[in-house]
Amino acid sequence: TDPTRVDRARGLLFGLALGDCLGASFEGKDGVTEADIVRAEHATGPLSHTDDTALTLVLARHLAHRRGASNRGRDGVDTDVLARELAEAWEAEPWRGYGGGVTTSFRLITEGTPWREAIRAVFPDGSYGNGGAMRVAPVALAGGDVREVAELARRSAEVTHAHADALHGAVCQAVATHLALGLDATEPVRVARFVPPLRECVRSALWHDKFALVAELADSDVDPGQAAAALGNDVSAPGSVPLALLSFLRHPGRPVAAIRFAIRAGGDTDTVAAMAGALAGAHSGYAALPAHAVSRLEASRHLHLYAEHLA
Ligand code: R7I
Ligand code: MG
Ligand code: MG
Ligand code: MG
Repeated sequence: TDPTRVDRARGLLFGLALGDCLGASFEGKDGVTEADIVRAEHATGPLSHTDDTALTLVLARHLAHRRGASNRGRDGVDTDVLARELAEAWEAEPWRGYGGGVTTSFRLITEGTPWREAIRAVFPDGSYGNGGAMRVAPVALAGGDVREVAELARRSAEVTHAHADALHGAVCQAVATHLALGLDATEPVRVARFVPPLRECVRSALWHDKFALVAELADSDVDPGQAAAALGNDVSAPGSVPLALLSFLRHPGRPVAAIRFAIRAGGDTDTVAAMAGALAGAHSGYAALPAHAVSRLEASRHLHLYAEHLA
């Protein structure tokens, strides 16, 4: 049967955290096998997350506090407040694996530099890293339609990432997650449900080429290594968001398989698996995630809380 809205909200957040936690221990490693990942899933003890989950929780809390009739649409993200909240999360736990650019931006913000200035201190054209996309999935629950989700995604990402490709990446991940939430989980997933709205929201030749490749590879038997070679698996937004979408589309209804595919593709494994996990969890719901691994997630209590608030 089709999962309920709250199951899907839980699936989105827990799928993201699971991908981040499992992916983190394989970052930058090649030749990772299915058995290596299965062992990590079945181990005991807490599963610790990285910056991807830490900042997703900040954005989820931000959105949850701004829900209500008078706080919809553009008001769903208060950029000045969000910039400070993200910087405070970094300051509290700077060891979570943050990128070099955002680390400097966050330090400047905590020292009082306005965020619009702080985010160009290291990269004058703005960072094209995937940090805006990795944390964006909760906006898929807050926006009522594709247009609103795209706008919330842009506003949530721009407080750290000014480069157009980072913003495109956040919009792509958020809109794809919103579409996954709206699909019947008992029906086959069609790539044609994703590509036209993504092309509409992300107006860029580079990204349109990536979407065409994703569409082609979704219906192929490409392995994770070939997928990474075709789409990229690095910390840039265009080099990671399309691979996450493909990981999901290749394994509809099987969130663990989507996460394993993302990890086996190598490179920025925590982030690609987190984004794939958010998509797959939003589509299949919490009950489709592996119970043992999910029970070990460090942030479990907050993930439940925000899923219920945002559902
Ligand atoms: O985007 P960001 O938050 O990084 C996210 C990644 C994820 O994999 C997390 O799991 C975590 O490990 O980090 O952080 P940024 O520092 O803004 O960008 C990440 C990296 O992208 C930078 O450290 C640079 O290596 C690269 N990068 C750039 N390099 C050259 N010129 C981003 N923008 C530029 C650029 O304009
Ligand atoms: Mg990380
Ligand atoms: Mg990293
Ligand atoms: Mg990463």
